[in-house]
Amino acid sequence: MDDGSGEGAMSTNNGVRSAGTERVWAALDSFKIEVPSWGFANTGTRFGKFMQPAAASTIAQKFADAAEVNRLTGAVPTVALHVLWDLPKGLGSVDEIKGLEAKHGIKSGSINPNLFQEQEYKYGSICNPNPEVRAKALAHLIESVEIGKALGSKDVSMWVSDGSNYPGTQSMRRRVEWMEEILGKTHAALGDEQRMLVEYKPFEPAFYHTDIADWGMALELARRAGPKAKVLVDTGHHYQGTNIEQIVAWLLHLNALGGFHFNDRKYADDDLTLGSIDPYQVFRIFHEMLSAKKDETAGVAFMIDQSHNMKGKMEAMVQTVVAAQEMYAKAALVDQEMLAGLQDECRLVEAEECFRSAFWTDVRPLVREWRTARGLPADPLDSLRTGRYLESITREREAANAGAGSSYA
Ligand code: LRH
Ligand code: MN
Ligand code: MN
Repeated sequence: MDDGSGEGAMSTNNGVRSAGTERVWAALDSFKIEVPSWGFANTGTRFGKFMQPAAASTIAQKFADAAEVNRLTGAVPTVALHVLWDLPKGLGSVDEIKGLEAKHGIKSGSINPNLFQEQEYKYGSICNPNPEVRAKALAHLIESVEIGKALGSKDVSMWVSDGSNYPGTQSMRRRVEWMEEILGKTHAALGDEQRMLVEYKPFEPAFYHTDIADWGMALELARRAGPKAKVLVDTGHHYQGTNIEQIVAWLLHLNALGGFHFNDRKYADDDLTLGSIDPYQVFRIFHEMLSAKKDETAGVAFMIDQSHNMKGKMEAMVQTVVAAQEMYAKAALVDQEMLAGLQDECRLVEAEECFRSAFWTDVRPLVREWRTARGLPADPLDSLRTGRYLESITREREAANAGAGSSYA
């Protein structure tokens, strides 16, 4: 048993691996995280965007970038797709995506319908008072489900951006009813292996109310929609100070956690790279996952949802996956048995030190060893910088990326 001092991170003792090392290796072997196609594209803020010469503009380029991140880290078997951005012909784009899957050896991950970009959605999509707009949104959701089926992808990730900006301008209650009806119909269209993930967000783009503002609303909507609906926790979609790991613990307890959108933030939904502001929070969330029962965490999807405006796209994504692996390794170092004993006896400082010492342990040498043993580059970021990929995509794409970018176009 580890003593909680961080000794558990020591790789071998006379050739015998410590229990902590065993746990870290097992955790790293099982750790998979999905990257978002949009994390490789030129995105910005509502004020504008700074174009990067190597950014991806086509779905073929996004697949190639995601595959390179997977080659460097061994942890990225899938890429999330946003229907309007990546499958502009809807179901008609599926063959092209299948070709890219075969070419690059990675699969399509979650399918993200887009209910926020089209002109009709000014006053909402599935909560719009106009039944014709709701019908259009439902048709898009059903097509997204069909796309998922055709690609053999498991999750349809629903972010409903609907809401209102001023008190009294919309009936929050009637909008709930409209939303429930459409989520129920979308659920009914799901195939046997498919799930629907309901994402919540308390602000932006609406600033008075959003129709799915928190995990309670998302949970109830998912429950009413049906058994294949679960809650999606985007770490940036909370008020400051929210105890996200407690929400995770509750959702796990209720067998209602579908997955995560990981990112970091200082103020709002900043979509900064994971662990850049508060790595301890990532550790605490991973601890909840690793200390839960196996059946509670089965199928929970780890996904990245970031927008890299200043950092190089490829660098930011590799850095994120590496950071995620390191935080997961740290969380795996926690000696659960010892911690539970200390908690039961209310030995507060010892329990906290047992927990914290795992966080403070430098796992990088151990993760490096694991990478080498698995035939992966020991330092993925360094391999990215010294390899040819970045140079070649910069050369290929720079002409297309030249020029100033206005906001979200
Ligand atoms: C909304 C969100 C949602 C979208 C993505 C681009 O803030 O988190 O998941 O699909 O950003
Ligand atoms: Mn998200
Ligand atoms: Mn977001």
